[in-house]
Amino acid sequence: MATNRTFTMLKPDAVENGHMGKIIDMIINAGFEVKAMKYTRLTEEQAKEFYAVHAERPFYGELVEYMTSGPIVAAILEKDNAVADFRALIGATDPAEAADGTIRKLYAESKGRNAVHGSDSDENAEIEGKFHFGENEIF
Ligand code: DAT
Ligand code: MG
Repeated sequence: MATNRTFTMLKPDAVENGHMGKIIDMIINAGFEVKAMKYTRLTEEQAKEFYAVHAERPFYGELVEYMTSGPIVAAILEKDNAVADFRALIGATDPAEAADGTIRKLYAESKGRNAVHGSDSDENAEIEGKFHFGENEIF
């Protein structure tokens, strides 16, 4: 299992608010190499499946609606310790709790509209990378 790759999405608020370039710049400056990247839009079915683990949570409907509300950027990133280092770069789920200098602190609108996704484990990075890019040579 890869320990040096993670998966990210720049979410609809980040794209809509014009933060796409600045966020990608931060990711590259933090030492991540972009292995795959695409500008796309999730269907309702895809968003429901991607966030299926949260299906019973009260915010699930809102989350699916938001994640399908506009285009996103999906990417596979490579770096030593990718999953943990990327979670540190993006900061806490709620931007009000995110450390200074993190992507969510700088660019997220709220806990729900929080600019960027980062996989939470090597296993999920692989599942999520394959979800968006199909069978590939990276994972
Ligand atoms: P993370 O994206 O930091 O891994 P998560 O996996 O707990 O956080 O939740 C997935 C997404 O769901 C999160 O990025 C935003 C949304 N979300 C989580 N908790 C929420 C809440 N209490 N209210 C609204 N949206 C929430
Ligand atoms: Mg998560």
